[in-house]
Amino acid sequence: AMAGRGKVHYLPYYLPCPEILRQDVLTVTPWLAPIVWEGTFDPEVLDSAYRPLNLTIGVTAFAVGKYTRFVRRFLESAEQHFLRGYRVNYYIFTDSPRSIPRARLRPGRRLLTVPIRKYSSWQEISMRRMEAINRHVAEVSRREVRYLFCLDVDMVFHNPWGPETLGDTVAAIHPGYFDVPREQFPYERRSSSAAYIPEGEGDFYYGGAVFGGSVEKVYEFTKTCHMTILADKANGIMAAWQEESHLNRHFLSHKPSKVLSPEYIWDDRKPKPPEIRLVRFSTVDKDYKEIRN
Ligand code: 5GW
Ligand code: MN
Repeated sequence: AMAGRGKVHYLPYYLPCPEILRQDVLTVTPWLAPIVWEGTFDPEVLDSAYRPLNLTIGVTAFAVGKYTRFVRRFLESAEQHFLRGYRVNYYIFTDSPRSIPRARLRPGRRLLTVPIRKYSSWQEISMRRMEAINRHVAEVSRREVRYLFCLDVDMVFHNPWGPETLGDTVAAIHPGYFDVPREQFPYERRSSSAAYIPEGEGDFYYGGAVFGGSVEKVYEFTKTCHMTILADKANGIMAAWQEESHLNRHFLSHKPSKVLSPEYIWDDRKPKPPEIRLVRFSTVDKDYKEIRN
């Protein structure tokens, strides 16, 4: 063992390590992707594997109209908890670059604003995210980051979000649907939509507020989702949950290589069941009526 490095990890092949044992939740998908829950990984081991790679990780967040008010808490909490010790580029997409606070960031971390136009309806703002992310990857972030997370801005980090989240294609289980049968998942059910998922199909219901992966994969699936959204638009149809519906359709045929538990996309308005041991990232309670007018 290296002097001063603390714990040594001897994993006898015949015994599961107690630190990576969870028997109360599903920890691997049927296609053998890990489902990341607190207690299923060792942060020290992951850090010693990932730190030497000197990765830069990107984050996209949209702050259009009144949503600029969420940026400060989002960034301040991310500086406390999001990939601490790693290089991070925050890309804040906004119609109002001047209202983005110049947060104090740790070394190796940068805040970049990406000017976008303000779309008139919230559905349009929501649907245009895929397009804007895809274009930004092609033009900028592809050269700047290795992994990219696309996050809602009306959320706050409460606990560490580390390299356990990194993977080719990463989706998060929606906090409202991790413990309900799939017949109740709010997938798009009209066969005329490109986001259609028939009854009896589907793996998980993934949230649109958290997704990511390698920057190349994010390029690919944001392209597909943008295209399927446009196809629906041309047919005069809008999927039940806009881009979240399209994301769910895409991840049905292109399985995520890593799935994040709802600990990574929690909603504090929900009572916290015992399976949720550590809320890492969760929704800010907002006044829906006020903010959406
Ligand atoms: C405004 C009205 C209705 C729905 C969305 C918006 C909106 C969303 C907006 O005016 N400005 C904006 O920047 N957004 C971005 O889209 C934010 O990053 C926001 O976190 C994300 C998703 O919209 P949310 O958070 O209102 O959707 P829910 O389903 O998380 O409540
Ligand atoms: Mn949100």
